[in-house]
Amino acid sequence: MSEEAAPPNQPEGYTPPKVWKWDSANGGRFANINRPIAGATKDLELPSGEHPFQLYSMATPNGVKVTMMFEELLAMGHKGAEYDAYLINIGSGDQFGSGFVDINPNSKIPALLDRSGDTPVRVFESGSILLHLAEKFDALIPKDPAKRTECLNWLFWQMGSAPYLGGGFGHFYAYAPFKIEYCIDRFSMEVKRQLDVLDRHLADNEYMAGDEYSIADIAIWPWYGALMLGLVYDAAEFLDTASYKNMMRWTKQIGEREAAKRGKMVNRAWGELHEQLIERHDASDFELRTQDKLSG
Ligand SMILES: N[C@@H](CCC(=O)N[C@@H](CS)C(=O)NCC(=O)O)C(=O)O
Repeated sequence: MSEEAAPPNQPEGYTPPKVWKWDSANGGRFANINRPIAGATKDLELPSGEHPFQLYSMATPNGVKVTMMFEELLAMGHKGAEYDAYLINIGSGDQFGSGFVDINPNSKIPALLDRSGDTPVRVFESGSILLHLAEKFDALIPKDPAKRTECLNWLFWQMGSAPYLGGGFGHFYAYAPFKIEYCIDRFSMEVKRQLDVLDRHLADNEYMAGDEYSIADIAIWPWYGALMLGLVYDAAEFLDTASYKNMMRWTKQIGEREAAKRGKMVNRAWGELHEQLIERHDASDFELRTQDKLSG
């Protein structure tokens, strides 16, 4: 294609202006919700239920981390971990409502209000939420100091690495309005490197922190496990995820956990009906979905 014929925003025809300006219709899949400014755009109170924990989220990988965590805690018998989970539909801009922004000034799911103490505490960033709950219930985080540090190494690894997977690879491979080889190559290389990091570690370790299932696994599985199975970006073949044998073993092993199955359903508003639990207030909510499945 000659340079003259290239559309203005194609890489070969684009020269950045002196000062960047917001083009709200840039053609990307999330152009209608992405903005270069923070803060609330509308008054919108959040609903609240009776449990100590109020979760405002959606069943994206970042959201699933937290619902998996709650379901694990409840499965372990921590009755104080009961929670109400409300859907924040990020496609409709619910994350810019005033009530949500009060809990998370960064306008991203998941966000949690912990009312279990004397004063409600807001918790945002999925890694912070996992650590908050692990410390509160003294669960899913190793007690041995060296193992605890290893668990936190991988928890923070996830927080730093997943943006290259989601915002980098996923965006340019699946969502950008046109395919840019340079971007897809750059982020495919990085994501494959990350998969190799995980695969090598899991060759010698059952779980991320060693022999104990922990918040490190809960943080990593919703993103990297889903990638392995082609559930995010439909990229399993493109990235040859089947070749990461230890990662595949770990992905399937965690997927068998009841809490992982439940966590994936909470605040999910798409897919098969029996996979969706738009709001969660009680363990019996899942049973209704099982009945839906049985009755087809
Ligand atoms: N680092 C954050 C990332 C959260 C995040 O990116 N959430 C996405 C959904 S997966 C979101 O709310 N996007 C809405 C938006 O960007 O407006 C975390 O781990 O909690």
